[in-house]
Amino acid sequence: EVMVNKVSASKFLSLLLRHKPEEVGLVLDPDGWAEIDQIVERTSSGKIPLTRSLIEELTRTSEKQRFKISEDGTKIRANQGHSVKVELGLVAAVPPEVLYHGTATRFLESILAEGLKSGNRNHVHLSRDSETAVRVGQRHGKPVVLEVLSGRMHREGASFFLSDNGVWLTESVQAKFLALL
Ligand code: HQG
Repeated sequence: EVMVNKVSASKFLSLLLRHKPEEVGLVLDPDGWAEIDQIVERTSSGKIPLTRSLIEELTRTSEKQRFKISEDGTKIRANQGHSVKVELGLVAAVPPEVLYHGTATRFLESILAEGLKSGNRNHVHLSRDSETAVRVGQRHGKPVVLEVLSGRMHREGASFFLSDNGVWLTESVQAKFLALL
């Protein structure tokens, strides 16, 4: 049996479900779901074989609840973070007055000049609390947290969505709605 590192396996599953299903010839349906059997089959001879039990374990133990398995147990999708076009059925919601965005200090100048852009992803990702935002920022380098005036943005017409795993999403954030924490 191949020993698989759980973090690498989770990242590989995220890659397939969010960014590059074609890497193993996987097909996502328009709602972002993939057949678990197909993932198992297509990864079985690769570096990181994703077995059904491993996929179920990664889904169960993901502290950020990155994945969701369908009720009948046949399909899986990522709750958010996609760069491929998917229809997640996100429902617009009224955001709290303030949300947070964690980033790296080296991006600050550009962000304060042009606002937050979604880049490769479909949305800008915002956190409910600054602690979570610090962790998100740490992935990129020395972390810094920005306050987002989400209440004002919403009143001025911006849409916000809350993903199944509690991440707030919006299309972009203009610089005038940002403040350094
Ligand atoms: C930055 C993780 C320069 C932005 C997290 C971020 C999240 C700009 C980076 C999810 C910019 C994009 C997403 C501008 C934005 N100029 N830099 N105008 N606008 N940026 O990874 O938000 O662990 O695509 O600040 O928890 O870091 O993968 O986005 O630093 O929910 O499940 O461009 O990924 O979840 O980086 O993270 P990312 P993110 P997972």
